[in-house]
Amino acid sequence: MKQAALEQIAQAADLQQLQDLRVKYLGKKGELTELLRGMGSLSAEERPVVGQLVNEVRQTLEAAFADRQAALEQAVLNAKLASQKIDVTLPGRPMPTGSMHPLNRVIEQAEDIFIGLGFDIAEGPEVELDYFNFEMLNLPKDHPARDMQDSFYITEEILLRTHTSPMQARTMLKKEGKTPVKIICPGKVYRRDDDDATHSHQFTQIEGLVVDKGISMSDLKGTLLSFVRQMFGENQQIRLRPSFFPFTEPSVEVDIQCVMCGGSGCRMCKETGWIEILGAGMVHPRVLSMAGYNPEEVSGFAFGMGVERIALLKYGIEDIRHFYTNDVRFLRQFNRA
Ligand code: FA5
Repeated sequence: MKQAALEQIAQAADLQQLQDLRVKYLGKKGELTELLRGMGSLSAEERPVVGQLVNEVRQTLEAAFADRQAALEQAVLNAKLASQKIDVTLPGRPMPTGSMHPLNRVIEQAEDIFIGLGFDIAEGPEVELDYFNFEMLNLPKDHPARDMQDSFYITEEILLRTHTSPMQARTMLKKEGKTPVKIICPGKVYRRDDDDATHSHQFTQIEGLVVDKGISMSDLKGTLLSFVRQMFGENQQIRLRPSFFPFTEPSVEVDIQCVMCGGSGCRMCKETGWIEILGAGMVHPRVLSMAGYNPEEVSGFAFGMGVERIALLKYGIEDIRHFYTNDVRFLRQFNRA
């Protein structure tokens, strides 16, 4: 049997035939296994002799199976290598790669600048409670200033946030009265505005909040000036104009010199030489106390900038809608910007 098996193994033409032979000889109902089973009928002297013999045969066959298997596998590999030729001299096929969206580029750059100024980055929900979006910002129900931000309501108490300012209250509550608070929060916001060249119903803001002992308006101005100069160039000037937000007092709107005309006046800046990029102010004492801070002991400033507005200026784009229509010809320009 051993001789017959060895011959058949050596002649097995492929891996399947070899497997069939393995079952035939070494399988549960294989010939060798049958021999072992039959040992019960042997005498006590014969048993160890036959047992040893069977084991030797098994080892020989197993080794022969392993050798033949290796040889057959090698043959399969050789055949593959012979039939599939790779021409390494052919020119490579370029893989089209995406590019970072200009808005994300601006957000990343702004994050880097503010991290350099010692800020942490916070993130908050886009589906927000009316409580955080308005009430905790000194905008009780029926307050007329709510009309400044026409909102998408989901239920009476839940809406799509109209600005990133709810993160002021959320951050202060999380800090439980501890100072300093120094965060920025980039994210999407939603308003029922009609879309045009400078307005979108969904846009992006970066909120900033600093709360500590002795924070003043000059800290706000210094921080914004440093940001604007790193973002737009060392010669940039900023201009603070009095404004109104219920959650800051005093409130300002901040303009930068028009990047198109350098301040001499053009269509982009409506001949004024200045362009508004954000709203800001000193955190209102009521906002501080509602969020667990004593306005007698600490003060703070906050700002909220429109990321699209900054990207429009930085890259000289004339229509905000380019950011959302995903025309690859537009997006491709920012590959190395
Ligand atoms: C606010 O949203 C305030 N939360 C900003 C703020 C934060 C003030 C902290 C004080 C303290 P405002 O509605 O002005 O303010 O929006 C801020 C900026 O978002 C604007 O300067 C503008 O750049 C941008 N923005 C506003 N509406 C739109 C819109 N529909 N599309 C694109 N950008 C917009």
